[in-house]
Amino acid sequence: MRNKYFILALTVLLSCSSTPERYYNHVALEETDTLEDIIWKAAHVVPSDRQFEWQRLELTAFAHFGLNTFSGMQWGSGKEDPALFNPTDFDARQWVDVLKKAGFKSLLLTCKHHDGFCLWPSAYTDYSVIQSPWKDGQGDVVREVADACHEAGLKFGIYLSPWDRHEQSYGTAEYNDYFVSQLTELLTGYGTVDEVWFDGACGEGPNGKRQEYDFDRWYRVVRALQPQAVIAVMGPDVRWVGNERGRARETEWSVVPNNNLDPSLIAAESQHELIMPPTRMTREPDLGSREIIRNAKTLVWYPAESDVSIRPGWFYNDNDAGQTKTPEQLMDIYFKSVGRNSNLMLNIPPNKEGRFGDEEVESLLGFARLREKIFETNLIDFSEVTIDCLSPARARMVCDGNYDTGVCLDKGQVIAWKWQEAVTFSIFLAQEDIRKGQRVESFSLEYKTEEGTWATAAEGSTIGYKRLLHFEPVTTNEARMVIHSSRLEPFIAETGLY
Ligand code: FUL
Repeated sequence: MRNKYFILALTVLLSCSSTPERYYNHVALEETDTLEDIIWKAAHVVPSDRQFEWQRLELTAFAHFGLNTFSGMQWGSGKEDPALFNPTDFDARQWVDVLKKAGFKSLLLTCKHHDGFCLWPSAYTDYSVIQSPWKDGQGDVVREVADACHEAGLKFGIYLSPWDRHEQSYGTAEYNDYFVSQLTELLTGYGTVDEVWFDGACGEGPNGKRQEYDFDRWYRVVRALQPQAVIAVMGPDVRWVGNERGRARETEWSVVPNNNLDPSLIAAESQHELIMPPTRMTREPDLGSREIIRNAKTLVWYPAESDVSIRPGWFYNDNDAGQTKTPEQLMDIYFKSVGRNSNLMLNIPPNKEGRFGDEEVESLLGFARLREKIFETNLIDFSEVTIDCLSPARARMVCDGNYDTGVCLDKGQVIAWKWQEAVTFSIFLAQEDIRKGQRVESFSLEYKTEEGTWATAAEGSTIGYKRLLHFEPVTTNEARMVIHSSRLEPFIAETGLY
């Protein structure tokens, strides 16, 4: 008997330790690659350090604030009087304080939206806070928000709209210089910036012309000035999930093809960084299944960010009163974004006072209380955990509350839990250690019925950084996680039952 365990343990050890440690952020596929080769390559694509740091934030906030807050518009024309901007009780610390209490880790501010109005005193235009009665034109919203974030240990991000409906040079090559100058102001004057958000909108400017955006140049500016910042949406590090409802796909792959990326640029097995142009494939239902990647030229790590507003509009509007999403609605969004291998970027539009309104504050704090209540007790903590051939201490690593310790499972190996007294749960949490790639393609949670047979409580496809399955409550003494398909041995970091 002992011998059998020894041999099994050795097999597991060898199969996992023989997994070559050859990981990359992007990889080229060869014409001669078989599907097996492609799967193997896909399983070795991992996040860059900045992507990994970003993924761990889970909850990020967006604040749309500017002239639209006062005009009631969602897209300003660029002709609104800058004197309209006049918050009566602006308080960035209140925003940050509420966000901290609600468990958010980062805040991204619309420093300039499509109307071109700047929330900081840019040296390159006077269409900014300089012309506002707020603080007699001496104020700087970006400064106050950045400082409040940094003081409170919240990450800070910037939204600088490429589309500018005010700036006269828009539609000419000069505009790209103007844009770089503004980007440089924001990236050099306000301390650490952790996320730069480029929107895709590209409409006409004041002279009726559209702009050809020089993304390549902008990316280089960001990398040179704030190398740790992720560049999101129209950028190489983080992709838009494809809708503005905060909903990720049930099957959400972070490893996707980027057919815009020239494979010849990728030196075989190189670790060096490439900055790819944006792909426009973010709306499709399937981005990374075997069917999709088998026809790819290159594969990249490109994780999803799900954005949505807590109110109907991105900017504050009096008419939206009473329509703030409830804690329950936010919880549903949480399950469908963070619980589906995506970060949630929740927009909370500050009101005309320059504060988060009571409705929003109440809802955000209610959302935090709901999460605390649901995830307060991991029932797995009270179970006996077994993984065949592993010591109890090793097996515990998949549920020790520490993402940095996990277990590489062998093919067919299950994680099993036993309780002395029956427990009831309706949520299953699973996390892969994405520094080892995204591997799991399908899994299920099973439980022992009163008759002593195994039944399925819930099934899932991808896991990635985090997967949450919500199902009808189950009462049992035994449960197990079975992985049915994986691109490489599954590397599970955490599990939970609630
Ligand atoms: C969109 C913009 O056009 C909206 O106004 C908003 O800023 C949203 C987050 O991105 O593309």
